[in-house]
Order: sequence, then structure tokens, then C-alpha cells
Amino acid sequence: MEKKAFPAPPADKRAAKKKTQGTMSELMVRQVNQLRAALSYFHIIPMRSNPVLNYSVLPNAVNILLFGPSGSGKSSLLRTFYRSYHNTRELPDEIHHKLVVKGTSHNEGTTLYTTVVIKPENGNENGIRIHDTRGQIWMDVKEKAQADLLLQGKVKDLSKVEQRNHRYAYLLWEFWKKDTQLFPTEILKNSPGLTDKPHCLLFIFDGSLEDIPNGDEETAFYHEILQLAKSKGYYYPQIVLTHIDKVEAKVREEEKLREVLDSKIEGVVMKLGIPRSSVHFIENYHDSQWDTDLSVDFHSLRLLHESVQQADAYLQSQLKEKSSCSIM
Ligand SMILES: Nc1nc2c(ncn2[C@@H]2O[C@H](COP(=O)(O)OP(=O)(O)OP(=O)(O)O)[C@@H](O)[C@H]2O)c(=O)[nH]1
Ligand SMILES: [Mg+2]
Repeated sequence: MEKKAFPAPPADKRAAKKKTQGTMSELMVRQVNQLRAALSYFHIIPMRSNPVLNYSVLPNAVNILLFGPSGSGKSSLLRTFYRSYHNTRELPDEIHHKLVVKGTSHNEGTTLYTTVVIKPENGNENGIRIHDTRGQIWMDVKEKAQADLLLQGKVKDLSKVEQRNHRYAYLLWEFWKKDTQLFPTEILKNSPGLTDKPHCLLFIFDGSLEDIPNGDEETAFYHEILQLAKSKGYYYPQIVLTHIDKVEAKVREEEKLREVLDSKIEGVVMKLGIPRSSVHFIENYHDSQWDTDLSVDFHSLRLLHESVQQADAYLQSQLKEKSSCSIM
């Protein structure tokens, strides 16, 4: 895990310890600034030099879609992205009211599909949009059909993604019904294109749990969703393990912590068949965490940067040749 990749300060030499810590945080400040700059100037497929390809279908903003079990930290991650990118403690009112972070007394947090603009598109600069979703609870066919709908980019902002009639989708064959038969038409976009589709998928799990994903049913469910995503051209979904602070609080010793984190990552790699480089550990801003935390900013901006790169690669893979008509 990158968070611990920095050299640990010597245990008993105070002056040296202070100096090392100073150098480390200076380095991190520099990297955080570089990441913010890279994100603010990023441009989707900057080299558009192949005369055969139709670049006109490219969107002006990337869509990053968050998936994962209820309570895993999706909405908190979105909030963390916003805070880190804008270097701010407070979210604008509009976003604050839109985003629902689950309180300890609530069964469910987010219920609506919610789009938040982290960075607006502006002239030559491309935007970043993050789409928050209701967390999976049942891991059933109904939730699989909902995930499928979201993968197609068909859902309007602030919609409740729920089948029209509970009778639907209980049986497996119902999954093959048309979306318009399964879902209320008012939540569906008419003809979604590349601009509406997700360009990068992030699967969020609570990294402090013993078992990630949590149990056989959950593992089978996300394994299937990942296969579905692959069949739609998403070859490198990223897996985000939140709550690293909780793991750190339990395992104080540096070496032991590395072991624990490595074995968690290894478990996810084995269960979900995902490359190791696509698994990230994160601490989200949570509860009443008010002060800016350099390490939280650094790791979340690295993840956001990686997500934007993945979105770029996906969009590149979706480019088609111009039709002979449009060339003429
Ligand atoms: N300690 C700690 N708490 C976290 C972290 N991320 C999220 N939380 C807490 O976990 C709880 C659930 O977080 P949410 O962001 O609402 O989770 P969610 O995945 O959006 O939940 P649903 O909307 O129900 O799917 C909240 O109380 C958060 O404050 C983290 O990295 N560390
Ligand atoms: Mg949520």
C-alpha cells in the first residue's frame, strides 16, 4: 500500500525523526499539488491524430461510477474526492444536500442515483463527474439488473433505480426483459451515448472487514458484475478498500500492518480475479473529520488521477472509424 511506502522514521533519534517527517510531508505537499494540477489540466485523448478515427463522439467530461455494498464508503469517497481536489473543508450547499452519507443510526444511506460534478468542463479543459449509487444489500438478480442499467448509462440524475414491480426480476429469466419493461420509463434516458455511459468503474468495499467481499454470496455477486462489466468493454475496473484507518488503529506495528494489508489485497485479487495494481487502500474523510489531512488528500487524488487515466483508456477503446459517408 502506497501510504506506508515512505520510509518509517528511526524510533529513537528525535532530530532525525523530525527531519525525515518534514521531508516526507514536503514531498507529499509537492505531489498533492502536482496531482491537482494534472487533474485540472487533463484532456481526454490529447493526441487526436489518427485521421481514420471519429473523435467527434468523445465527451467533454469523464464519468466515474461508484459501485459496492451498502455502507462501504461510496458517498464518503465522493466527498473525499471533492475535498481533496478543491482543497476545501466544506462542500458547496448543492452537493452537500445531494450527497447522503450514512449515519450510524441509518440502515441505508444513498437511495438515489446521484451525479456530482467534481470539476466542471470548461473550454478546453475536460470535466470530471462522479456517479454515486445505492449500495447493494441483497446481492440478487434485481440488483444485478439495476447494475446493468447503470452500466449502460441509462439512468437520469436523482432517480430511484428500482424495478417497476417487485414481481419482476425475481426469476432469472426476467433479467432478459427489456429495461423499459422492468424499470419506470421516467428514470430512463432516451438514447444514451458515449457521453452518458460510465467510463471508469470503481468498486468500493470496506477494507476493515475480515472477508472482502464479505462472504460467498457477495463474492459471487461482484464476480458476476465484473464479468458483465468486462463484456461491455470495462477491462480494468478499480477496487477501492476504504477504512484503512480502522485497520491501522488495530495493527500498530509497521511490519505487521504491511502483512495484514498485503494479505487483504491478495484475498481480493484471488476472489475477484483482478490485477493487484487495480486494488487501492484509502482512508475517507469521515464523521466530523474537519481538518485537512495531507495523506488522505494524497491517496484520494492518486486514485482520482488513476480513475481518469482508466476513463481515457476506455474512451480510446470505444473510438470507431469514421463512416465512409462522413469522410466524404
Ligand atoms: N473510519 C472510517 N469511516 C468511514 C470511511 N469511509 C466511510 N466511513 C463511514 O462509513 C459509513 C458509511 O459511509 P457511506 O459513505 O455512507 O457509505 P455508502 O457506501 O455510501 O453507503 P450506501 O449509500 O448505504 O451504499 C459512514 O458513517 C462513514 O462516515 C473510512 O475510510 N474510514
Ligand atoms: Mg452512499
